[in-house]
Amino acid sequence: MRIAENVKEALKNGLPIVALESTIISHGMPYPKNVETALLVEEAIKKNGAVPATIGIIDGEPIVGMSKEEIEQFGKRKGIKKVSRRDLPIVIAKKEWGATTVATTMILAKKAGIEVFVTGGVGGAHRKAQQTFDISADLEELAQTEVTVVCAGVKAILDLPLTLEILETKGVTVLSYRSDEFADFYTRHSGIKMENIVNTAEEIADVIKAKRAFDLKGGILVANPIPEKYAMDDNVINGAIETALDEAEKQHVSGKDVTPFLLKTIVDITKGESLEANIHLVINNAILGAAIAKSLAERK
Ligand code: PSU
Ligand code: MN
Repeated sequence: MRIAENVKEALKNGLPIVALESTIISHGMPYPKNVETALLVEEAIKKNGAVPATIGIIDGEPIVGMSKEEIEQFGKRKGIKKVSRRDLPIVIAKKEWGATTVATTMILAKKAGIEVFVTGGVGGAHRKAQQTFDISADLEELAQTEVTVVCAGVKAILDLPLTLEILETKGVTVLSYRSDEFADFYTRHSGIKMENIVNTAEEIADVIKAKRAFDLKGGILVANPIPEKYAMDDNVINGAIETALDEAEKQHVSGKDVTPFLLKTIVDITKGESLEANIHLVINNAILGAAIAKSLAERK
């Protein structure tokens, strides 16, 4: 594993660090917006006092803290594999390029000693998961890996209540940031009431500390709703999601292609509006993630 010099330095000095994933770059957004967003997110983290560490796999070597040039490559290059936990040893052994999902980014962040990770949305239980068993490995990872993941909730392409049930079963601590409703990515309200509401980064850091002090296995999921001014119209986004789901069924899209296919189709249907929402919500998460990492670092 290669850890960038500035990240190594920050680790040594106990400075706040925020991990970032690369599947959102290679499979989650089109070029060049993907690269622009990845760099904007890194900037937002720096501006808010933390060190960003974008994670990916280059020629079989896991990289923690990719350079600008490497991020650019992840945005452009064709055929980069989407790598979840099961794929990690294969990509390393074959010396391939791999984009890390939430699950693999958590694994590598923890290995490097990074406690906070910012993304857009995490994977979850797909609609009809009762029949298809299509449940993201991200949920298993949250159950077993000690990293806090800041996201904008779970996308409405998924079955939200089922996803929350699975997270509960697996003992994943879920916190809702300044909202009594579970965030559903493109909008602020899924209609699902949340019990555990937090209002500051310090409160989140307190929960992380308590979970670690008690040696409770697994991650913490922070749901941070998209800012009101960037949130999409319920009817527009729900219509686009329904159409995209129908299209996926018609084209028999399955396995790990489902999430990238749905994201891309929704961007096409909304003529880029969903992409703009996506970009803003990740930046919003970066600001909160940096604040959590700072609060944790101050206690050390
Ligand atoms: N949600 C997004 N953008 C993304 C993803 C999810 O808004 O790019 C990616 C993340 O990397 C996540 C993965 O870990 O999709 C989940 O894929 P799957 O459903 O195949 O587990
Ligand atoms: Mn899946």
